[in-house]
Amino acid sequence: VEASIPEPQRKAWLAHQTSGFKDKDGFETEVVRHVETTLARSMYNCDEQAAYSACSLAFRDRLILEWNRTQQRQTFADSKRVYYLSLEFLMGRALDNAMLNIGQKDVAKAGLAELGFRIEDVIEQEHDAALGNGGLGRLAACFLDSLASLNYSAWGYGLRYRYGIFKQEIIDGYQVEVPDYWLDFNPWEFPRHDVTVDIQFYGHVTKRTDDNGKTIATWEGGEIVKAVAYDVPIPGYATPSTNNLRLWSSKAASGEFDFQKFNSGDYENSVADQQRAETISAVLYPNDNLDRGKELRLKQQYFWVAASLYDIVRRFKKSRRAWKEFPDQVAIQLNDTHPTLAVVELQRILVDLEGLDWEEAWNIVTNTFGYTNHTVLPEALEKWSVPLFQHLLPRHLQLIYDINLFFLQSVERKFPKDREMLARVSIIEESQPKMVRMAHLAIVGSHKVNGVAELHSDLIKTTIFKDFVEVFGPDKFTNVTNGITPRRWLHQANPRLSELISSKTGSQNFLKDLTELAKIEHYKDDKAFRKEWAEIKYANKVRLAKHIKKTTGVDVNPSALFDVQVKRIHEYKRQQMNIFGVIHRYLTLKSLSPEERKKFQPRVSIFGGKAAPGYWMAKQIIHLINAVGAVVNNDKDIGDLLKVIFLEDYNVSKAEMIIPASDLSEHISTAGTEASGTSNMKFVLNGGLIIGTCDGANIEITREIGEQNIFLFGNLAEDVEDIRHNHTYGSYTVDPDLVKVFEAIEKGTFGEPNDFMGMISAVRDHGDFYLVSDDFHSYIETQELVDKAYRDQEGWVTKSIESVARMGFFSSDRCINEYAEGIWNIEPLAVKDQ
Ligand code: GPK
Repeated sequence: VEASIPEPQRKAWLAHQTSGFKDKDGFETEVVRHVETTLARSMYNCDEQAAYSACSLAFRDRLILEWNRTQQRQTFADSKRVYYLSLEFLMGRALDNAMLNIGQKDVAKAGLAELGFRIEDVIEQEHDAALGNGGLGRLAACFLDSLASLNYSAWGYGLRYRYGIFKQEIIDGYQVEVPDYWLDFNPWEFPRHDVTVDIQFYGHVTKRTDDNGKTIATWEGGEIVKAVAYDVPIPGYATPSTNNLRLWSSKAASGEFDFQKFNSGDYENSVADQQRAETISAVLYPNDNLDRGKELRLKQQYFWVAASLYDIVRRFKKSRRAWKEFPDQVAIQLNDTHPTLAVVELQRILVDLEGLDWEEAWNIVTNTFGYTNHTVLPEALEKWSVPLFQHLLPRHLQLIYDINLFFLQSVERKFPKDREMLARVSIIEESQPKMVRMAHLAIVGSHKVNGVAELHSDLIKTTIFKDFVEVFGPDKFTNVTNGITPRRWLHQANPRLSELISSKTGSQNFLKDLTELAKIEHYKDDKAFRKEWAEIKYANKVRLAKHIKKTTGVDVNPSALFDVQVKRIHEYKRQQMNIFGVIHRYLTLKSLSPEERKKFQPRVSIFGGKAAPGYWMAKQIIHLINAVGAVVNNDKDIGDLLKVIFLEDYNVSKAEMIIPASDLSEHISTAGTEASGTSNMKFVLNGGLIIGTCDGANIEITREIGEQNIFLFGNLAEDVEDIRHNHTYGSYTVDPDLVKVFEAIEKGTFGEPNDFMGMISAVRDHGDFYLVSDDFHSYIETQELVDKAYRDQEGWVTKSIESVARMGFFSSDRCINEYAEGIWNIEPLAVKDQ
């Protein structure tokens, strides 16, 4: 690298090559320089916002040097790269993470203190980068952290939404959505106005035959939109490796600004064209586990996929290798089916633009892609109507038909005369209108398909993708259980716990190898250790109690059991069962004498999470939680025995405060519906216990930490289908305790009963699809076991320590290593320490 720097620039370059601050003075100098020059402000009126900006710019400068070196190192090594394609990257805040990963938070803390700032207040100034909905988007963010920390050559590719997930306000107990305009000042991105790709939409296809009798298809006409790259540096933890997340932003192509219109005075329309182009990357679709089939969403998908593939292919071509080596140089992971068009686009590039034979091209394609499935819920499986495809991407539709034809021919050879099988596995659903099944396309176009927890990976093989196991054999389908980054979810979110752990493990190495947590189990009977352990949890609860007071006005007692359910609001996640359980608890308390009440374990039930704006039932659930809170929290008979809190606008940065403060968290989805869950891992890693169903990763968590350390309840996945069948075709009665809950609601205990009838009749009159009534008794009983266990504080602390000690498996580092070995066939790049 150094040798390639031209002599005149060499001296200046060498002087520039230091990627850390020498000491706090060095850091302060940089902060002051940024305040006074970059921000053009004076230190006399430097407020916390300016301090945040300058501090971020100072760290960004350091990051960018390592980012450059990492990219050069990867280019020179000329080894295989992995590309993680995700429509969502739920990154949260960057500054704290950058300081910790670089290892200079102490320096910054001291420097900021000298300048008159508390580092916590400065960190708080940052707006979350919320380019995702929930678990799927946050998983992508954890993966980026692990890929960089483990020194893999990896890029993330996504969309640079102008508006991330909406901000949630609770007004009179109802969710109100407010747009999240987050780009006002974002020091963490670098616009690359020189890295652009023209993306085509609409138009038509012409075919001609060349001299060799080969058919050449050309996609012509339509409109062009420009994709502009914005790069976000991703620092690894305790390594100089800094990877790149490239986000595409849409812009009118230069030729598109219609000067004809402009000159003829039709200025407004020429501006409208411009805005239409920019609309593509304007908003994140706010649905979680739901596909709505909107045209603009398909445009987003193709825009992002086409720009990313152009970029990837351009990089490959620089290596001047033969096409057949493409899969040795490139692995592309499809985060759910959202980027599945990449399969078709790569085939189009190879066949239409590069002139490869179909077979050779298809071999390259299938060896390049891997597909991760994140849900079995039918309403979440993406389908696009054929007429929409025909209109927007006519050449891609033809290619899909060809891919499907060759695929079905191969199926027919294996299962002659099985028409039903052909219809079931076809990429095209023969409905009215016909639909393209994206999951089928993703399976056919990939060499590996994985689920995200053991149960889920088994389920996809036995239910939604059963036929494909017969067609391709079982080895194509595999499991990679999800993980979380311990850097953000322990070290950053819970610094005191991280500190205590490192004092016992002897170093911070557990943050790089989470299995080292096992060492703390030796201290589980150590008095001082246990005391410190309990004090840390208490302090975290005090901090959350302050936040609750500030944002809701409600006083909660930090000594009460904090029972937390924070995640997207969804019927399958069953927040309705939780709030029905809370009502049951309230009715029980009301029925007791003041003396009997005193024996009760005080609890704070804490909820948080966004409902998709169009999800009526989810919004009703939020409303009921708030309505119950309004009654319970003001009932003099109840006092501190029960409080019900809904925390507004749950997001990544709030999660970092809430998770370390929980005693118990709820992961209570109907068995077989939650693919994995990842917050379950975060809560346990922070010393909280779980009440949960035998679903997703709860099962593997139980296996690791031991049955005595988790509160499992409810029906099993294998029984759900029969129970549902019985609801529909047999008869069922609602659990008697739940009937009493319904009666209380219908009496108007929590306000206008009609506001909540949807939730009640879903259980009572519409087949109780999510088995709320079937699991209710078991849930209530298990909650009583929780109360009892919590009253034994010493026993509880033992459970907490044992659980944390046994969580090593759930690091996203382990998870990424499994992808690297089993799917991507890629090894880390050696990095010499500076
Ligand atoms: C799954 F299908 C989807 C989706 O649209 N959004 C989403 O966040 C989640 N997911 C699953 O619901 C979780 O169980 C899982 O842990 C997470 O993806 C990551 O795999």
